[in-house]
Amino acid sequence: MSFLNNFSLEGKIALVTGASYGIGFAIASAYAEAGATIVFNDIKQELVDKGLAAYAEKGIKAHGYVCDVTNEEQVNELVKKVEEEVGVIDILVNNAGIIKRIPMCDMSAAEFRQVIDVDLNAPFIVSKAVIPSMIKKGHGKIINICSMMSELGRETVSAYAAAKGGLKMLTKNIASEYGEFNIQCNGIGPGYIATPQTAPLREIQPDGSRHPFDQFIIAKTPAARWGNAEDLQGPAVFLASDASNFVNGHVLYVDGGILAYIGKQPQ
Ligand code: NAP
Ligand code: GCO
Repeated sequence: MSFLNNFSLEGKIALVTGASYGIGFAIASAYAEAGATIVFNDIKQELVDKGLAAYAEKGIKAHGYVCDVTNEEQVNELVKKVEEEVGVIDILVNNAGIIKRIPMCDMSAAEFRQVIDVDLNAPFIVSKAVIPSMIKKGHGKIINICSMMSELGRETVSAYAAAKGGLKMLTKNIASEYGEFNIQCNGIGPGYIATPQTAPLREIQPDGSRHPFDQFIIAKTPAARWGNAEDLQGPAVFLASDASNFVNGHVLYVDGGILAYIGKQPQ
């Protein structure tokens, strides 16, 4: 049998949270191409419907459910329904996430908690809901979508950086606690990716120039470009497949080299 078969997801069921569009949609689409059955959720029915139509356009028969990943009851109900209607989840991607760009001293505790709730508490809740069946099945893959902000801070993203830093450590802890059950838990740390979440940072200025932050990221990234959600597909398939069965507790940064680079000297 060819070594390449290790990268196949044939016969696997993958739940990708918040995957109606953006990074989650790109990862789920790649998983479908690699042979997996796709399950995804979003908070609103109209977004689930939009996602189902988008998957169908790519020839993917996905299973979509309405579920707020911060709500433990809804998550447990989702996992139960998926197990009844589709099957036991082999691969979980904790992708759903939000960001609030507010200077820390202007941010309310409620706003801070909301970001922590979606970006850190929810991956705990969803992972806790799927692990028991993974143990029974004898294998599982959990991939947490971390961030460069799992390593670095910047102005206005205190809650997001705290959550993504915590998510890096939750990844390592799930790997430590459940590795003996043949469950691998790893993270993907995207750099700056062109999706709706970063659209405000790429807005063309009134004078037609690029957003200052856009120019900053280009200067800080050796690849001299923003990433696309498709740049994450290969790493995500690798971490969901048997090809990574001895990779555990690792955060794979897919960032064009930005974390390695001091930045281009201003001309
Ligand atoms: P996005 O375009 O904003 O998509 C986020 C998705 O999560 C949306 O479908 C959103 O649904 C869903 N979501 C939010 N809160 C939810 C909840 N409580 N329950 C269920 N679904 C929820 O973001 P993205 O750029 O694709 O990012 C996806 C992940 O990658 C996030 O974890 C983000 O932090 C991370 N990331 C992004 C970048 C980047 O540069 N874009 C870089 C590093 C890491 P609604 O539309 O209903 O809110
Ligand atoms: C920001 C961006 C970043 C990216 C990503 C970088 O405001 O700095 O939104 O946080 O989303 O997380 O890895």
